[in-house]
Amino acid sequence: MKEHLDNCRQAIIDGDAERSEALARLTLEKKMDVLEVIEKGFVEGIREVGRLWEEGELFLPELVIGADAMKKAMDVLQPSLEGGKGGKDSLGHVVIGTIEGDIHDIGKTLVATMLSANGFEVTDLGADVPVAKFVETAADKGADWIAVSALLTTTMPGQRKVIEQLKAKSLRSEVKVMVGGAPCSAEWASEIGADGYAGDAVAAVALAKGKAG
Ligand code: B1M
Repeated sequence: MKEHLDNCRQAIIDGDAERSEALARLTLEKKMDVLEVIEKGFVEGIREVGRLWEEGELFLPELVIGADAMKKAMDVLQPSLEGGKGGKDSLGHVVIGTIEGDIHDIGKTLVATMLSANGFEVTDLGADVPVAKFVETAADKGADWIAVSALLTTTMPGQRKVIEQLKAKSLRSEVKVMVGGAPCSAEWASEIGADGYAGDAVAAVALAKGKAG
């Protein structure tokens, strides 16, 4: 397993989409733990790409190529996580998206998949989602949770705006708000008055379950 995780990580660092896709297929063929391979293999790789880019060792096109290799692997693996979808007996409805100005969607999509696989009905608004869209959709669907992802320090304030707009529309008591994404933290969630912060997809499911009932 360790060797497989290392290979997955390295394929992303090398920006080798053909290899990352093949390794994702091998993960399914060998019936390995898909979530473990994602989190400890592929995600480690893309975070390393981000670190190397920040240090000036990689350039933007290489960041884009790494992200493409990551997406290819996720396209293969994500369907296998979509076990028991929500529905009539769902644990609740979650409206999720990445906040406006922010196109990072790999982590948000993984969280959406895991929520769905664990019995929540999920409306995924995608990335670069305007504040008003979160609020309107949650009101239309009678959602239990709004989950707002932000990967950029410059877009994090949008998470606060979602809460402010819920208050302005007297909807704050109707829907809970969770925040997530690399620069977010429990402190940030509490500062902006969110109902919780989740550091990864498993934590997001636990948080939604804990507050859903
Ligand atoms: Co960008 N980028 N990027 N990027 N990118 C970061 C975020 C950065 C930290 C890289 C760095 O400097 N080391 C940096 C932000 C710095 C800052 O804000 N201080 C950065 C930057 C600067 C940029 C651009 C501005 C670069 C430029 O153009 N000059 C630009 C932004 C464009 C925009 O959005 N307007 C940009 C673009 C891109 C790509 C397009 C190349 C690509 C994104 C592709 C895509 O998503 N479709 C990309 C990538 C891949 C990254 C890094 C390397 C990896 C992000 C990722 O996919 N991680 C990232 C570095 C990093 O995060 N360390 C970086 C894997 C993913 C599974 O993890 O998203 O953290 P993550 O999600 C986790 C948890 O956070 C959590 O669960 C997930 C699963 O465990 N989670 C939630 C996430 N959302 C959640 C929501 C929840 C709950 C949990 O409920 C609400």
